[in-house]
Amino acid sequence: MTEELKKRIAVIDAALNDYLPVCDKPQGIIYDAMRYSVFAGGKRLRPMLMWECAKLLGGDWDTVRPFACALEMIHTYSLIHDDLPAMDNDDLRRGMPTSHIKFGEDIAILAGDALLNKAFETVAAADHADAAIAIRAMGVLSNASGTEGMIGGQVIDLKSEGKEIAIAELQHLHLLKTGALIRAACVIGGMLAGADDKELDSLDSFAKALGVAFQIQDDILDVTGDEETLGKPIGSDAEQDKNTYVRLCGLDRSKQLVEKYSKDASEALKGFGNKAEFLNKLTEYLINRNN
Ligand code: GRG
Repeated sequence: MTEELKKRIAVIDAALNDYLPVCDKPQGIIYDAMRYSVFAGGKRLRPMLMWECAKLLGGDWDTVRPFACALEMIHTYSLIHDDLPAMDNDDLRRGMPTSHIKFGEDIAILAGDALLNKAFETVAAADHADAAIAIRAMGVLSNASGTEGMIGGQVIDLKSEGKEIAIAELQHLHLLKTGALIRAACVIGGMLAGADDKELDSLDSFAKALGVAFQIQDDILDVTGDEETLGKPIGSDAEQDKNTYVRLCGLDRSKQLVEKYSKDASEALKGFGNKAEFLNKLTEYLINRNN
């Protein structure tokens, strides 16, 4: 699995490199900052999911290339902004100094903004096999990134710091903050490859369950992981008085929940038969990950 993932990451990185060239114009530093965070590492989970969901329906990398890279740009922008002093105030991300530590707060804010814009410029400039489907997919992408998706989740998260919330509220928060982009990855992958509504529903159910399992594992790693492997500080959730699964349910129950949701994820793919093998292996890999 690891070798296969490395191969796929190389393909994704090559495309990102094409969409984000180095620039020697007076504003070149903004390109440097965008590239710095995008190429700081990262598992490329979201592009990988989009690619594989398209494959399930007979598509390939070219079917999703601009959308997959756009999604990774949006994800990276969210990490840059999340690390800012006004939000989580983190110094380390993907094992490297965060954008504001490296470039200063002003450029970090702009690098996030620029990646968000570049994402939509990338999909708008691409050739699409079916323009109507591409516009629908752009709608899914912008909705997932915005106030009804990731940004909405981030706002609820910020506003619930220091208060103890119920598990249902925590789940809702993560469904938006982490889940929205993961769901968009899977649904857009299927959509671009011509999935019907029933197939899109299955991909969405898979992504929803995977997103929860992924988030709970993220909370567990904040307690049990080590800083070097994880590439970011350990214990920052507790330090910032964040609501996490580990805090609300304890470590053992959190581990059981990861198992439960990963089974739900696999169950949602039953209708695809053997073709879902890679997605099932990817789920397994993600819930056992240490970074
Ligand atoms: C600032 C608009 C705005 C949103 C921030 C996604 C997010 C919202 C903040 C990131 C903080 C965080 C820990 C979110 C949980 C989701 C998560 C585990 C993100 C990290 O994603 P990975 O593990 O990161 O895919 P890599 O580096 O591998 O790409």
